[in-house]
Amino acid sequence: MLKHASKKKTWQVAEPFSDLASIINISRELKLSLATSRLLAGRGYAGVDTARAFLNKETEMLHDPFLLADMDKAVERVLSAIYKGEKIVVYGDYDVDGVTAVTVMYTYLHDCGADVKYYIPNRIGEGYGVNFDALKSFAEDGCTLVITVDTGITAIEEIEKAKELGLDVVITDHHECRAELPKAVAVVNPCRSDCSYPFGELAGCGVAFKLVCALEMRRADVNLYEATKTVAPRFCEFVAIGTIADVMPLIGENRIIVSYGLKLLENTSNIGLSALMRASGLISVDADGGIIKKKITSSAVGFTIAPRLNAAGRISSAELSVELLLCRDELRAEELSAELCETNRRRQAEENSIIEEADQKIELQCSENDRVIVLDDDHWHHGVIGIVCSRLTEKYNLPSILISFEHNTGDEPSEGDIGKGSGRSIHGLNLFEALEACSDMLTKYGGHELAAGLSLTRANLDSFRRAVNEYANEKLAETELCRVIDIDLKLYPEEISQRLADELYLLEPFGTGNSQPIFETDRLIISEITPLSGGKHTKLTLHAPGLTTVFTALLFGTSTAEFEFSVGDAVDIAYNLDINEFRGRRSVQLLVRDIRKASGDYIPEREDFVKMYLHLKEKMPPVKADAAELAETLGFSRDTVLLMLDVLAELSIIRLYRAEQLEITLLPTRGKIPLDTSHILAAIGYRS
Ligand SMILES: [Mn+2]
Repeated sequence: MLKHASKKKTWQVAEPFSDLASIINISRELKLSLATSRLLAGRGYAGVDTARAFLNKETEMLHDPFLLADMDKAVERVLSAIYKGEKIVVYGDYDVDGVTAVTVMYTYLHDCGADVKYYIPNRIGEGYGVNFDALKSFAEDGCTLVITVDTGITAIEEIEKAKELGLDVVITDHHECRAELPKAVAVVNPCRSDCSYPFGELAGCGVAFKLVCALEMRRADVNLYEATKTVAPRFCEFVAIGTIADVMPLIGENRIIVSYGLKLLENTSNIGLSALMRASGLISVDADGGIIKKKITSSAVGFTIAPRLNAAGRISSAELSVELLLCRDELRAEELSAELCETNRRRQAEENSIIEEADQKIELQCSENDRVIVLDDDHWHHGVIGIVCSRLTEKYNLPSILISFEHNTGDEPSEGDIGKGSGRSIHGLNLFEALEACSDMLTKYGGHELAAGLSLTRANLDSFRRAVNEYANEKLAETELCRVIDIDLKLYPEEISQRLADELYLLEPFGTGNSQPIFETDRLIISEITPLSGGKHTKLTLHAPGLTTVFTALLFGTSTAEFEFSVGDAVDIAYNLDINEFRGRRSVQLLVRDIRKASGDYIPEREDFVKMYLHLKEKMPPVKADAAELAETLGFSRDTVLLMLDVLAELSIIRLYRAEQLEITLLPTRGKIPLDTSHILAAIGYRS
């Protein structure tokens, strides 16, 4: 049996950015708080210019598409096909990235007056990638140019044979390249090792969009700026959806495209998208007939729009989704949206039943030492197993690969049956490389670092399971098997402010590669615990030692009954900052990601407090001190100094202001310091 990953998370605080001068510079030049400046610097935007470029999401900052290798050849071939009236086919993939890429490329060519069709292989009959039968049927139909989007980079043989049929192929893709590239007219892929394009993380639809930009520059004979002005408003909402759905990092060009695309999406004029947003509840109507629109964030796209567009390709046909995005008729768009929502519900039901079966198989088949979960079944719907992998990987915190042998023709299972698999991984194990290492047991494989697809014969299943586990055993360190919560920044309670919460909006859109910042604040004391929604969620009122302000913190999904702390407990929290708007009043609130008892590496003793007290007394009146300096003078760690000061503030022995410099004022005291009344010391295990 597999060990269940423990729910306890390791808190990993990012190494603080040490160059204070740069942080102050960003803060001054861009008029941002020190905390936000520190956050930007910590995420790699340490110079004023790079930080400004990150915050500025204008489409003028998109790169020249001709920096992509082979772009000139691709543009020349496609333009000549348009001018000569050749028959063109856009060949895509059945996931959301593929569907949006097809929509972008097809729409552009169609609006240019090209003779164009699109084609998406069927996941169940044909499977992933460019297949020769499809190419042959295009040739028979008189087609002379195929443009692949989000696919094609491994179709070496297929493209070789296509040439013999008189078919030219232009490949645009973003999947990892093998050592050998297909001999196509042009291979446009930012992952090519000989491609010097400045941004390597475009989605398939992003690469298609770059080709569209390049075509527009040449066709209309305009510069990049002019071309972008025409094509970005037409296509960025599709590219945003595909980029988010394909879990590409929201940095660089993706950040610009997604941020602009989400804005377009909020007021979309696309009939299909607007119908889908109504059908899925993103747009609704209130009792008075007023239209309520939910904020369109990357999570709204990732969790609401994308699964519905994806469901068609998973269990019926992806062409439904393309048809929706290209739809010009309101009624038809409503029909299609309803169908996609229904298909998505079927997908969810299918997903839940496979998860149940997979859990049982894990119980029976996996051993405690397994580093990769590899499961197979003869009936699993292979359009759904990828999502199940994501959920298993999340649950067990291990890479997982699910293989389905459905649709084999024989009555009895045979060794020659081909199974199709899907896999998801965790940081620390590059799945594409893992498959590459086992490639002699695989019929087909491809993908990325964290997600991949494969197929293999039943005869090879056991040896593959062993091999991929051996590989993972070598690559995955023990530490990578713990759940980790990545904390951006430790904040003093004094730094938690509405200004900071407001500034964080500048860092949006959040998503992969640009996560919503997580902060840590230590030693807050619980003064109130309130059940929300009948106890399903929990609200805390917290105060910091020595401060009169209180903070509201929300624990969604933690029932008040199972909440393990009590009023008076001192806790450390990891949280996102958020603004709550209620009856026109705005206030800052903390969305708790994890909570733990306040702790210390060292439990100070009474004499330590006496030593500190005497030092502070000597320095009277009010001391401005640096925590690190104080630590050195007194011979404690910096953390211990901060902890002791919090205790003294909690007991009203000092007044404390925590900032870059600490400000400490001794308050009049009577007699012995009552250390045993400190909530903080109680939490860390102090005994008098
Ligand atoms: Mn893709």
